[in-house]
Amino acid sequence: MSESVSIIGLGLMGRALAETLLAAGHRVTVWNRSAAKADDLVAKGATRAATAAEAVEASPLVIVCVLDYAAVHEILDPVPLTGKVVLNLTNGRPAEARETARWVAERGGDYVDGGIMAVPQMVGGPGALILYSGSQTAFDRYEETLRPLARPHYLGTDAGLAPLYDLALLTGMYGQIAGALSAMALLRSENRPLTDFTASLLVPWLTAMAGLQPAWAAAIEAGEHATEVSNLEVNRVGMANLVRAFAEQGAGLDLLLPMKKIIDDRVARGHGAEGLSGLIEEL
Ligand code: FVH
Repeated sequence: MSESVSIIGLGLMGRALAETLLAAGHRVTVWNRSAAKADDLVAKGATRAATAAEAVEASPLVIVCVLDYAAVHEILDPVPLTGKVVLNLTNGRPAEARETARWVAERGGDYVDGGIMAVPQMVGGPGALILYSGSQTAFDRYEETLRPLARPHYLGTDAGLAPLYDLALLTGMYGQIAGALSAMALLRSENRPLTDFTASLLVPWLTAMAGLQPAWAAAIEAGEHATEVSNLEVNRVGMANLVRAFAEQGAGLDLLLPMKKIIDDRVARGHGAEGLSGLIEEL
């Protein structure tokens, strides 16, 4: 069913959202602070709103995707929201989402927060995921409209949950980036080729090791960190070896040292027989 959707914010992500909804056959109204960013979307069939208020007026579903929540408030503050569903896909914190949900509700609107787990080029493709939380009525009403953007994953009525899970997933990503860059720094210390190493060895290794993580999560939930693989004492010795090798090779240690510290601290507190899941007690 063709729906009327307004999109506020036409940066890289907002434009990808607008293009995908247009391609899915929806009637899309767009507004951006710098108006020229709407030109190509208008050429593809979008309607240009002259003001943010006009964009909100045009559709029952208003998607906002701008730099930060301060910009969201700046844009929507002067605009009536009664009867509107505001879907905020701007990256933010749980506290900001909860405050924004209250603020929209006070002004007569319904609020859904979202976390986009994709880069703009992935929007509309098979790997894209959007986390949603907030008004269940609003999510249920627009789930199918939003499905062309990305696989939807609704987390519950607490608007803060989407950013909480978004930040958790980004945290996992940054840890993986830290590990991958450190691995490449070690190989680069001997001018070894990196592309083939990464594709044929590193990614399969990380993928295999990622398979252990659900068991760690279960151990953490159970508060039981016994292990049948290398315990923390073995990891402590292995990490000391790794850090020494980095120093000898002249490769940067900065991303590794915090991990070494928490392993050392946990073992020093008498938990050397535990598995890696026990490190969470140090965080
Ligand atoms: N791009 C990505 O890969 C990530 C993927 C995950 C989700 N993020 C978040 O999406 C939000 C928007 O990101 P973006 O990539 O579209 O960012 P930009 O291309 O830099 O566009 C920023 C838009 O925000 C508008 N804007 C900024 N400040 C204001 C303001 N005070 N008033 C009105 N609009 C404002 C800006 O307008 P303009 O500069 O073109 O006039 C752009 O439309 C973001 O939360 C990511 O973390 C993207």
